This record gives sequence, structure tokens and C-alpha cells, in this order.
Amino acid sequence: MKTLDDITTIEQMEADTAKLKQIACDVCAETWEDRNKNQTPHCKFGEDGICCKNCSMGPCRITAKASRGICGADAHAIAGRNYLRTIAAGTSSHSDHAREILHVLRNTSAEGSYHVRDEQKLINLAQEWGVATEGRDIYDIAHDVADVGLMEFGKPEGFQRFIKRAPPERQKVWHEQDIEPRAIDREVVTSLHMTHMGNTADPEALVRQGLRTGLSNGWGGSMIGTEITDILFGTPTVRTTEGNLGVLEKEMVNIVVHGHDPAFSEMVVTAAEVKELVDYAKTKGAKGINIVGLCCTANEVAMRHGVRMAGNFLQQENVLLTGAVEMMCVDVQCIFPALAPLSECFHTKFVTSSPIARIPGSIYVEFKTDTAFEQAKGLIKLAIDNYQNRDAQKLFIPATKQNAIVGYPCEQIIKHLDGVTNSHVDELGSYRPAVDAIKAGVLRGAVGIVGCNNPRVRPDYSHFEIMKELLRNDVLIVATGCAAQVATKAGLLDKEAKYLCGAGLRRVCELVNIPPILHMGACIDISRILLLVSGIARDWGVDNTQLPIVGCAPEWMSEKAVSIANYVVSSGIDVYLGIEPQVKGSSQMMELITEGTRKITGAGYIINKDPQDLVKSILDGIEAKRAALGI
Ligand code: SF4
Ligand code: MSK
Repeated sequence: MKTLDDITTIEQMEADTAKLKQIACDVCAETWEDRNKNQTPHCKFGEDGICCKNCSMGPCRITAKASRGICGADAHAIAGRNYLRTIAAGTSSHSDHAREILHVLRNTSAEGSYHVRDEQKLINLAQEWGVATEGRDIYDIAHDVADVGLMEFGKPEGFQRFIKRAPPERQKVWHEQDIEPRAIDREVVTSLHMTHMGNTADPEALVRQGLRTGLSNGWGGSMIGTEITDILFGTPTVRTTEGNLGVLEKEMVNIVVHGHDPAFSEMVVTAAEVKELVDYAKTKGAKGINIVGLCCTANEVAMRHGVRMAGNFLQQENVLLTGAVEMMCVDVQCIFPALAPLSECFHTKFVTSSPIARIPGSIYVEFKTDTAFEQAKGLIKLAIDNYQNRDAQKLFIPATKQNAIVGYPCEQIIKHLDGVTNSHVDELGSYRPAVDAIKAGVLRGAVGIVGCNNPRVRPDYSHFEIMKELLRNDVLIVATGCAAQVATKAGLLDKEAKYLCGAGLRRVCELVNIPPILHMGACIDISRILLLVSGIARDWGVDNTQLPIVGCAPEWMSEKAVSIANYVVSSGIDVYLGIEPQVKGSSQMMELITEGTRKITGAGYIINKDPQDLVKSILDGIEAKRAALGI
């Protein structure tokens, strides 16, 4: 069995970064650490959310001598409007990703680049959405399902179809509070309209619309994205893989896939397995082709192919600094524009593929569904041809890597629980063994740890500290996004990590044969966590908000994270944040996001930058929920 010494500590990860930083100096390259220094101290008005440039009479900012902008908007209106715009942008990103995936589904065919891999999931969804399935060709069903899904973005009336998947108590809350999400585009556009000059100045109305817009992401765009991705590329299953920079190979052609939308990376991964390309790589002196992932694209391809994961968000420059990357292929979101000039310091080809993320200095190959596979093969060949341009003087691949077990969507969790107790009760399966373990106190509760890393705090440190402390206290963790990759890099996704757990959690891990942190996917897959929590609530016979289950984003940075936090709070689940949302300049907004939403949804934010204090409040929160349930 592993011991504590087998973990990769944050200090060890930082030591690798320091060596790579030296290479950056040697090649005169700038990194995020340099730019972060140049941006510090950050603009106080921006930090506090009290700068408005929503019209050209401004920009206006709130100061001791100016308590209102030119139009009369006060700090609460300005901070509230900025906050809602952030949620709208985050919702747009996840949802537009989902829309792209729906278009891929619409273009599937037996002969084309994209196929239906999970036919049963497609049929289930078709039946849920009222699409005829009997005696029909699977691709005809797929195209009709895609059309129904696309209508979720712009339908003139009605609410998101997936809200019916939530527990009835939750649906009632949304109805009574008038925050049921309508068409996704409508919620985003309404948010932008409400925050236009001369519209809503009431912070509570802005927060309510934020909850509703977030819901159109979580129970709309994100859930659609996850479902359709599973249909196209297969519902993930448990796989063993590895993570951290040591997954780059000195004697292979290294290709990194980075971003979020797997439509591109799936083709690259599949093309890299074509025998003639592998043979071609060998003719160029390489031992083969090594595809690795970064950020959420890494999560997507790891869960479906076992592709190894090079790292998370703030590691994207480190990957290039190894000098070992022949090509980095990116799709959308979380991609530093800085990768273009950095790749020029090495032989790396930096390839962008989406009209949504155009970056100067990149090679732009716009991916089209009908030619995707041929395009991917062309890129692989380009990367192979680039292998000979590698400069041995600039090569440094840290050896650090860890084993990881990934791929626990709800279906896999239920399957594992079924394996223990044979408690399968209906076609949805049952979480009752998990409910029983929580009721008995063997597990104290569960936490979804999600989100990015962020230079505002020591990168990865808060994740790591919080994860260790929760495991020690018998709290099961589910993780997505870059948080899941901290666990990967540290070695916490290994079943052997059970030695870090309290006796109860260790027993559960052994019985169910799972690691103590379950990897549930990319950030869009937080929709899986919504279904997991709702499934547990259903099997328990309570509402989400009563469960000793919470969300935590210790190092979040993106607009998507704010949208996510809003759909999690709207779903009745408390969210513990290690980075403050940018509304501090308004006492009313601070009150609304921490306490005010509790009157609307039963949940709110708990914010603390200190990871030790944050994890203590998580444990206290879980115990308070247990006490209220009488367990
Ligand atoms: Fe200033 Fe009002 Fe215009 Fe904002 S909307 S920039 S506060 S005048
Ligand atoms: S990639 S949104 S840094 S989790 Fe999803 Fe990571 Fe955050 Fe991007």
C-alpha cells in the first residue's frame, strides 16, 4: 500500500515549475508569473466590481466622493450588473459549446467522421424528449434529437426540458420563486438587456436573474452538452491513466490537446491511432505518437480513451516550456493567447481550430464536421514532420507523474454501488447504499470540488489542502475540471490513496472498489454532479438542500465558474469559494450572494481565502446538515 511519501506534493510540483521557469528565462520567454507581477496590484475598482462602462457617459467608478455614476447608478447597481454580466458570459460559453456539439450530432452519419457511440443513451433521451424511436434508423433519431436540443436555446415559450429531472421539491422552489429557466439564449439576452444603461438598478432583481441564467446553464446548456457528448463519443467508463508533465515522452512525437470541446480532440486521438501515421512517425526516428491532454479536454479524452493528462490550467505554459511538444491543438476556452508567442520560442506548432477562439500567431485550421478526420490526420502528419526540428538543448521533461483512475459518471457510480449490495431497484439504478453510508455516519457527507487554479492564491495548494482534510474526515469527494487534475497530479485519484482517508471512507472505498476522489469529468460535466445529488435526494426522500453535500471551488477564475456557482446554489447546494466574487464594493451584493439567496433557493456562498478555514467551515456545514436531518 502507498504511504504519504508517495504523494506528489505542491512543493515538488513547484520545483518542476521553477526549473521550467529557468528555461523560460534562457529563451527570453515571458510566463503568467511575469505578467501577474506586472498586473499587481490589481485595479481596486475592478476587484470590488464598482467600475461601470456600460455607456459612453462613463466609465464611472464609485469612490468616497462619488457615490453614484453619472446616471445615478450606485455601487449596488453597478456591482450587481457586472455580476450578472459575468454569469451571462459563463452561461454563454458552456451553452454555446453544447450548441456546437448538437450541430455535430445533427451531422452524424454511418459514413461520416462522427458516429453515434452510445445508442441506448440516445434512445433514452429521445424517449425523454418525445422523439419517435420505434423502427427508426439511429441516425434519423439522432438528427431529430439534435433539432429538439437546438430548440432549447431559442424556443419562444416553456422552460428547460431537463428541469424535470430535478427532485419535485426543487422544481417547486424554482416555480414559486419564478426562476425556472426559459430558453438559454433568452436568459442570456435578458441578462444583457437588464444590465444595459437605464435598466435594472435593484441588486436583488439582478441576483435573481443570475440564478435563473445559471439554471439555464446547469439544467440546460451544460446538461445538454454532457448528454450529447456521451451519445457521440461514448459514456465514460472507469479507466486507468497517468497525470502530470512526466506523461510527455522524450522519444515520441508529443501532441497536446487543450480546451473543452471534444469534437476536435476526439478526431486527433483517433487519427493518432492510424497505423500508417504511427509507421510514418517511426520513419522520422520517433518511437510513436503520444497524445496528451490539458485542462478540460484532458478530462474528456482521459475518461473515454485513457489518454494521459499533462496538467491543468496554470500548467499550460509549462507544457510548452519542456521543449518536447511538436504540436499543441486547441479548441475553445481557457487557452492563453500567450501560447502563440511562447510556441515561437520552441519548435512547437500551435494550432487553433475554432472560430470562437482565434489567436494571432497560431496556425488556424477550422474544423468542419464533414472533413474532421482528414483534417486531424493532416495535423498529425504536420506534427510528425516537426519532430526533427526539436532542439535537444531546450529539452527538459520533469519525471513527475502519478497513476490515476478516471471516469465515474453517474452510470459508473451506480454500477459500483449495485455491485456491492445488489440493490438495483429500477432502470435509473439506486444510490441507496451511499445514502445508507451517510445516514450511518460511515461517510459524513460528500463534496464536489471543481474549478480552476488562479494566481491570486498559491496554485493548486488550496485544492490539495482541502482534499486531504476532507478525506481524513470521511468525506467522499467528486471532482471535475482542473480541480480533478490537481488530484491526478498529486496521486489522489489512485485507489491506493485510501490511506489518506478516515476509517469510514477507507472502508467504503474498499467495499465499493473506488478511489476516495471520483473523477466525474470536465467542467461542463458538473451537470453530472447535479444529477448525482438529485439522485441521492430522490433515494433519500428529501430535497437537495437538506443533504450533507456541498460544492467547493477553492481557486476558481473563469466566468463559467460564476455561472456554475449560480446553478449549484439554485439547486439548493451551498458553494464554498476560496476566491471572492468581484462584488465587494457593494455591501448589499455581498449580503445577497452569501445570505440573500438562502431565502430564495435555500443555499448560498461561503467565502474564505484561507484553505484551512474554508475546509473547517465545509466540515461544520456538513455536520450542521446532518444534525438538521437528525443523523
Ligand atoms: Fe456611468 Fe451609468 Fe453609464 Fe454606467 S450606465 S457608465 S454608471 S452613466
Ligand atoms: S478548464 S474553466 S480552468 S476548470 Fe475547464 Fe480548468 Fe476552470 Fe478552465
